[in-house]
Amino acid sequence: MKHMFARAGQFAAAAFGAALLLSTAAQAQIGPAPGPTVDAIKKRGALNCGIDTGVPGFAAQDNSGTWKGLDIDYCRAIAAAVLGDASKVKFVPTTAAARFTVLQAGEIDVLIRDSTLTFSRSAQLGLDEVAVNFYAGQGFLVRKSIGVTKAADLQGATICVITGATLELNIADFARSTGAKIGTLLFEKPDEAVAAMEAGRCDGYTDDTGSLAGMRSTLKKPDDWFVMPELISKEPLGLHARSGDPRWQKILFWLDTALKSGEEFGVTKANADSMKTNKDPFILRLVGAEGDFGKLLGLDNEWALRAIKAVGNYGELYETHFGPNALNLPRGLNNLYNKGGLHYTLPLR
Ligand SMILES: N[C@@H](CCC(=O)N[C@@H](CS)C(=O)NCC(=O)O)C(=O)O
Repeated sequence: MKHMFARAGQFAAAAFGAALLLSTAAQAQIGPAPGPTVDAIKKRGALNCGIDTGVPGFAAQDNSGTWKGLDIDYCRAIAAAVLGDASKVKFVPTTAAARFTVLQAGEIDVLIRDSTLTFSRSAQLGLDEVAVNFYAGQGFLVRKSIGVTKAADLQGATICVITGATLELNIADFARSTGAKIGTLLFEKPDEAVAAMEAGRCDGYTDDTGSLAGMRSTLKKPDDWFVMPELISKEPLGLHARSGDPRWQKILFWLDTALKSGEEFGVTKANADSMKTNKDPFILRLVGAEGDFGKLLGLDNEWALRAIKAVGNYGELYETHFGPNALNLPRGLNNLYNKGGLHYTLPLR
């Protein structure tokens, strides 16, 4: 009996040792070995980035056809970090209904398209929900003349909605929990929905708060419409990747952290290079002057420096796309945690 226990003990110790060895080997691999997504991007020489078909603030083309927006700059920052060149991005516009299929099919490496991080997208669609780049909520843009001030007043009104988004389910949930049934008219693309609304086929339009401000700016008579302050859902918008490539997931996660840390520690597009001689070790690690942080991701140590130099830090991005000279959206939840917002990043150490 005693003997048996001794044998079992030996066996357990050996198994434990093997497990330890295995996990050490696995950890070593998480170091510099390139992941399949980065391999594919490098071979192709471009990042395939899934974006909106056109929503000011997040992704919209200007008169010269150049893409502009927060999501667009995230794509560029990733290209700068991975390929060393922010211009090496193929922007792939995706509709609300098609976006996740396009990602699952491998046509894009990452989806950054005002897409909400939700349980079913993670557990059912099998996607990695990597980071939140904009905290929004579902709101309503309504014709001022109908005289409503809150969502419950929309009982009996008709609202234009995009299909394939979180929006329809939120309206249904709102009806179930409050009893207020809001009529909907469905469209595939926001420009079709907005055109129908302006033509008087619906009394308003519903979408994420950030997108609503953008949409209002494109209307023929923006002053005839207003964005109701009430929100009926939480819409944490952010980066989605296909599950199965942990290296890629880490790069995206830490890239988002680097852009936000840049704001927190005052590393900007303009001063990033000069920060290489700063005395704050956190800043030195961020700009790659100390430690091997980029190499541990399978990149080089200036990955984050290049990203910030290419597009600016998170605060600069917000200012450019949503600030007073753009859509004029107060920072609110999209501020850093120490300024009343929700952006609290993990430490780079
Ligand atoms: N955040 C929501 C809704 C996002 C969404 O797709 N909104 C539509 C309605 S405006 C949109 O922005 N479409 C932009 C486009 O198709 O370019 C989601 O992830 O389902």
